Amino acid sequence: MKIIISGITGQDGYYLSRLLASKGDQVHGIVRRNSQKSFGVLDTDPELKSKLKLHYGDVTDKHSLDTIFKEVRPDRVYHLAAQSFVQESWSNPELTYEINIKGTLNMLNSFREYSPEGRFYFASSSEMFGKVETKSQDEKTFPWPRSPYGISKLAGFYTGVNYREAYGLFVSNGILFNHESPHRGEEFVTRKISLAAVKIHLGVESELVLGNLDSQRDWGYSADYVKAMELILDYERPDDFVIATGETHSVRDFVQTAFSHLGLDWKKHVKVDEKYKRPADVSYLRGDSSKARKLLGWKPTVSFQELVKMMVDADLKRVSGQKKKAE
Ligand code: NAP
Ligand code: F7E
Repeated sequence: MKIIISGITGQDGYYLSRLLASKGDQVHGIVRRNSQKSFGVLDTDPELKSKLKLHYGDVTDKHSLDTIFKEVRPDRVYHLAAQSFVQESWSNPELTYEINIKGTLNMLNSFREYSPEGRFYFASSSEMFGKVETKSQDEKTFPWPRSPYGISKLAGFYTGVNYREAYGLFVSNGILFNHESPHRGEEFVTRKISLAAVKIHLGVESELVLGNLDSQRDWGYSADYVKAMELILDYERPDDFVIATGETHSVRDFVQTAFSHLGLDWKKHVKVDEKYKRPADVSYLRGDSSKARKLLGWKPTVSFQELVKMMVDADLKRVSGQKKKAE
C-alpha cells in the first residue's frame, strides 16, 4: 500500500512509520523544511529513515500538499501533523488554529481531490472532552474543550465527520488519550519528569520545577496507540474510536514512580511554579475504549508502571552516554 503520513518527524509518526514500513508498505512522509535539515525523531533511526520517502511540505500550504498527493495517490493517509503542545496553544492560538484546523482542511481537500477512494485517519484528542463531568469518557461524551488546542482538535474532528457524511469519504477519527514513549517531546510533562529524574540521579541537575501536580491523565504507550490507528483504517467502515488504557494517574503519581525507580525521594527535588500552570486546565481524564476493544480487537500492552520505567531507563541510557562523552 502507498501511505502518506503527515507529522512523520514526531513521536507517533516515528512509531507508525516503523510499524507500516516493517510490513512492506511504501511510506511517504510530509516534513517541514528547517535550516538544520534535521528530521526529528527519525534522525535517531537511520535504518528506518532510509526506508521512507520524505517530501518537503507544510500542512498550511495547500499547494505543497497537492504536489505530494498528486505524485503519490495514497491508499491511506494518516494526518498526524499538529501544533500538539497544549501550553503553547495559549501563547500561539492563531498558529495553533492555522496548523490544526486549516491544515486539516487542506489535508482533507487534497485527499478528496487525489485519492477519493482511499482511507483517511485524523489524530483527534481527548483534549476535546476538556471539562469532563463523567467518570470515564467515550465516543458519546459531550465535548467541552479547555484550550485553543482542544478547540482545534474538536474542529478537526467534526471536519472529518462532515467530509465523511457529505462526500461519502472514508474518514475516521481516533480520539486518543495521552500516550508517551522514550521519543516523547521534552516539554510534555512525562518526558520532562523522566529526563529531570535521570539528571538529578546523575548529579547533572538538582531540581525539577512543575505546574499542576494534581492533574490526572490516562497515560498509554505510543507504540500501542499507533497500532490502533492502523486497525481503525483496517476496519470495514469509517468510524470514530476512543483509544485509552482506562486507568488514571496524577502528575504526582508519575513523579513519584519515576523518582523511586532511581531510588530518589521526589519531595526533596520537586518544586511548583505558577508559570507552568495553564489559564484553564483539563484536571481529569479517563478513557473508555470498549468500542475499539470490541470492534477492532485492540488493547494496550504496557502498564503505567512499565511505561514510566521504560522512559526513565531510556533517558538514563541516553544521558549517561552523553555524560561519558563529555568527561
Ligand atoms: P508531536 O511529536 O508533537 O509531532 C507533531 C508533528 O507534526 C511533527 O512531526 C511536526 O513537525 C509536525 N508538524 C507541525 N506543524 C506542521 C506543519 N505546519 N506542517 C507539517 N507538519 C507539521 O506529536 P505526537 O505526540 O506525535 O502526536 C501526533 C498527533 O496526535 C498530533 O496531531 C497530536 O495533536 C495528536 N495527539 C497526540 C496525543 C499524545 O498524547 N501524543 C494524544 C492525542 C492526539 P516538526 O518536527 O517539524 O515540528
Ligand atoms: O500535560 C500538567 C499539565 O503537556 C499533562 C498532548 O500530547 O495529551 C497531551 O496534552 C498535564 C497537564 O500533556 C507541568 O497542566 C504539570 O494537566 O504532558 P502535557 P497534555 O496537555 O495532557 C493530549 C491528549 C494531546 O492531544 C496533546 O497533543 O500535566 N503539568 N506541570 C505540566 N505539563 C507540562 N507540559 N509541563 C509541566 O511542567
